[in-house]
Amino acid sequence: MTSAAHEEEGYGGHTGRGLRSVATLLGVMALCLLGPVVEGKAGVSQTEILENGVQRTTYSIGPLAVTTGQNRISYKPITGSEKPPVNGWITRMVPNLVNEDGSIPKSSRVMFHHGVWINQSAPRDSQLFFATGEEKTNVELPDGYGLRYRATDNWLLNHMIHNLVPDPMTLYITYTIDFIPDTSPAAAGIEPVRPIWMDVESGNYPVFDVLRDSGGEDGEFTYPQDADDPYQGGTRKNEKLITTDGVLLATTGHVHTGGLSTNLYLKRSGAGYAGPECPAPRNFTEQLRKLQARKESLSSRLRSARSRSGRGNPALEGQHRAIARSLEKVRGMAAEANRSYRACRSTQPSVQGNRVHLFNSKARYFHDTGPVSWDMAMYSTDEDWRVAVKAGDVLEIQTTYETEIASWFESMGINVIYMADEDGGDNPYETRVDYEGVLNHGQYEENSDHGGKAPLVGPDPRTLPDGLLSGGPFTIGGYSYEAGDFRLPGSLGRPPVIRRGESFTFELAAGDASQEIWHSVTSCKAPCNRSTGISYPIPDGEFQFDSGQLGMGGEPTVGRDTWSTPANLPVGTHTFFCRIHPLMRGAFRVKP
Ligand SMILES: [Cu+2]
Repeated sequence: MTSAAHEEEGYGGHTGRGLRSVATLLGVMALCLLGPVVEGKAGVSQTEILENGVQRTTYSIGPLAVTTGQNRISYKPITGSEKPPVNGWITRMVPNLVNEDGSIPKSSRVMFHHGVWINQSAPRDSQLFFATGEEKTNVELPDGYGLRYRATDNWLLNHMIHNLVPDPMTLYITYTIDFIPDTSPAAAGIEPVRPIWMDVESGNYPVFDVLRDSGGEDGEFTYPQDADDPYQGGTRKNEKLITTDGVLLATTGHVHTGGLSTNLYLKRSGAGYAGPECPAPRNFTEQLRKLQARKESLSSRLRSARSRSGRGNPALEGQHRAIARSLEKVRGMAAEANRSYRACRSTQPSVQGNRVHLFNSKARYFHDTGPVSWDMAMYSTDEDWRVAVKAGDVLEIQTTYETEIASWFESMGINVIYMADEDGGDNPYETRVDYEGVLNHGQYEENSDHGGKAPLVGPDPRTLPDGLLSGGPFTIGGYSYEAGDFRLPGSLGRPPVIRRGESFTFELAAGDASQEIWHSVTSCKAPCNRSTGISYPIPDGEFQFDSGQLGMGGEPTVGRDTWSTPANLPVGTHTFFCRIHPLMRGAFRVKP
């Protein structure tokens, strides 16, 4: 790939974290015009030299042969020119998924489901040092901190590229890093950080399902808090013991579509609220009421004096002015008391027992379709977030999903937290640390393809005549459902019919299984025939069902290649789609 074109075109919309990156960006642009440029090798972009000798380089991992319709978890060693050649410090990482020509494919065609950068040379509990999902989260460490990098480190990439369409592709995973080589004077003062992987689940594919309407009145489901025995009485996977004193420096959450936030907490044995006490503000209500009444009485005496004599009454007018001034003054005092009370309250840490809230990483969905697509970014901690922790503390993560719109299958909740083994930081029981933070990045052009519009992919299947009187088994293959794929012409597209109490059975075609093309049968709201995009269709069928990813390929498949509908399907025409290849649509019908 031509690296220069890649650097410029590939990162046009990816300018880093929030407002403070604007200043950095302007600085970088100025340096681009004036500063030296180091020629890159194959697979490496040009290096820009930023302030203080920081080198910004885009590395490309690949080529990756992305097969037709794949949704596969793969491992790839990151070697040679795919990573820096010399020892140093990484201070920022920006991931992407690009075509051979450096352009960024539309998320409606292929998605960077996740990428986890693993340093196999690091201690076991800090090997996973950078992670990103479809939302393409960036990491930017606060000034003065860096991830230690040794050229001899063995790096491995765990990646999952989700190809939503039948077309095979050749893609590259790229990551742009800010790097301070050991030879730079700036390297001398860098404080090393290490990653702490926080996850509500565990393993290579740490997922759970969020079912529609499972969240109760508030329409939200928090995992694991709201789940019924999520860990089967075993280890609480969402907790991690901190083994050394230190300072937490930076974190960003990761959720899947439907996800609203992750939340981080700390528990310390014997600790409790130690923040500012905020006594209730002095109550001026009675004083104000009396002054107001006195003012009104003077007003009315003034009015009657005027109407009696037709003249003013200087003495009364003087009293009235004085009362009005007092009233203003006391109103000001009341407002000030409320203001300072609110100011005090806003600095109080949120503590319940010995559990203190550290950060809420919110998801911001950019499109008016709401929390249903990857057109989103997460909030990251502010640059000055510093949480002092002690050996023996326990970190905890929770994640919250919406439950009113759809079911969200194979959901995640993850935070990578960066920690330094140093003194300092805020005691979170004393000082509030859970401020809003900064949005990790803006809207990306590749997520503009929302779908849900014209042209329709087929007729409204509810209007079609009955198809086969059969519950199958039907074979799913070639990106089509054998029966009831309403994109097919004539009788082929008609919904198959069963009687109430019977089931439809689907099986994965052997040819698809052998190519690791995994499909699902997932209900979507009828007519489910609008254009395919990152917001359409979604698992929002009136009657909910989902087969999981049919296949025997290990994670993310469900370990079987057949599935039957629940026997309690209500009478009517049910529409469904494939969660892996949302262009696939079908319908079946249940009769009394
Ligand atoms: Cu499929």
